[in-house]
Amino acid sequence: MTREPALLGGPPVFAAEIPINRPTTPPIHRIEPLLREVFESGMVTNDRQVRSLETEARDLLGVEDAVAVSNCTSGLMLIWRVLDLKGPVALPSFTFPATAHALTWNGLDTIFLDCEKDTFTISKPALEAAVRGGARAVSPVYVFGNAPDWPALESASGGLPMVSDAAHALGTEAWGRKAGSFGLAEVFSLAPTKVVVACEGGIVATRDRALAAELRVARNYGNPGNYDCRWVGLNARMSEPHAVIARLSLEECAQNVARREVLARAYRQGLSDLPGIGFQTMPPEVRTNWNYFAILVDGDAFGLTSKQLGAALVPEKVMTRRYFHPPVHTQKPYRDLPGPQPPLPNTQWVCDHVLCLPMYSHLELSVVEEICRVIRRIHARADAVRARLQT
Ligand code: T4K
Repeated sequence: MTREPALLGGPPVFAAEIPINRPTTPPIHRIEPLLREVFESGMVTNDRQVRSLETEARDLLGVEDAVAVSNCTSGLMLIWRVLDLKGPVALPSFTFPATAHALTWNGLDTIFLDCEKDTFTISKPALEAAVRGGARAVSPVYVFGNAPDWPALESASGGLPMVSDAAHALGTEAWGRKAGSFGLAEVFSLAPTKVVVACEGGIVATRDRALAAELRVARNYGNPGNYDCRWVGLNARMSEPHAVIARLSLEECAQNVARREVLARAYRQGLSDLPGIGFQTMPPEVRTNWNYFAILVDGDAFGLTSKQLGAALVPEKVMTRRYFHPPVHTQKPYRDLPGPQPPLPNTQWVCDHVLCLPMYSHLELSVVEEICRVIRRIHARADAVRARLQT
């Protein structure tokens, strides 16, 4: 007899919760000796380990310079601070709020752009319209690891500075280059939910050495060393223990991306024949790092919406997230901004249909296969599941 979904009284498919994400941290026996060195040296922040991380990241990414910061958000905030632009910045609304917050903290106005329905990244016509409307810079976003269409952005942006939120993208390659090498600067996150982790941290990759030098001052309150601050900076330094973990994690980046490719393929194989299930489209020129694995759920064809499917997976002990719902332009700090906010129909559509499934580098293949099987069972009993959720 077919097992019933847990929501309808069957046993949960997993005994303990499968999280949406888990940091894949380097082995403790590799961390320990480096930490001992750090503590014995007495220099526990912004010192040798940070400098080594910056050199290793720079070389891996093939960029002019890399600057370690306390997290991706502070990296973005500092770049906008030192660029000292006047005028609005165009960014997608389908992103984590940090992309927009970094601008707003700097007093910069935001022009929210629609995304493409298939790739979830910035729409070229939307960017062209924003440039015509007076945008002074662009903040593209790598969504779940997928790169924006760089050739399209480069032609649409009319030479405006582009600073990407590449929080999800360490390990992604696009158009024959590494993420980190596009635009003026790109900022990675090393938060626990990312492919490369520092526990908390960020890396700014840039082709502009002068910008990198300014960021090293700006991350230290803006103090160039003589306490005559050049900007209202931040303490956005990275600590030495964080840099140790980041360096070891960076070494494992390629193998972890390869592991995620296996898991993503298993999800696609396990779900692709289900009616109403679609996937984020990766352009052929992009090799994503699969930071997140997203499906699109068509409620009519599948029998349940993405929200309902997520709810049906809770009692199976499978955690999901509807990243990035609600879209940023509808969130409290942004929805009441003066001036008309254009409708962003693709963004709203993706938000309404997206569901991120568990994905992390040490997730077991058998778990992914089991998640696919339980989604199939939920689909087979979609009418009953929907009825139960509505009671
Ligand atoms: N730009 C974009 C596009 C981003 O997505 C983000 C952050 C940023 C910028 C900002 O980067 P940072 O300034 O943080 O470097 C999570 C992350 O906290 C956040 O970093 C991430 N994006 C966002 C997409 O996801 P939440 O609120 O969903 O996280 P939370 O705490 O609910 O955790 C999610 C899952 O991770 C759970 O399964 C538990 C697991 N987890 C979490 C932590 C903190 C762990 O296993 N270990 C942990 O230590 O935001």
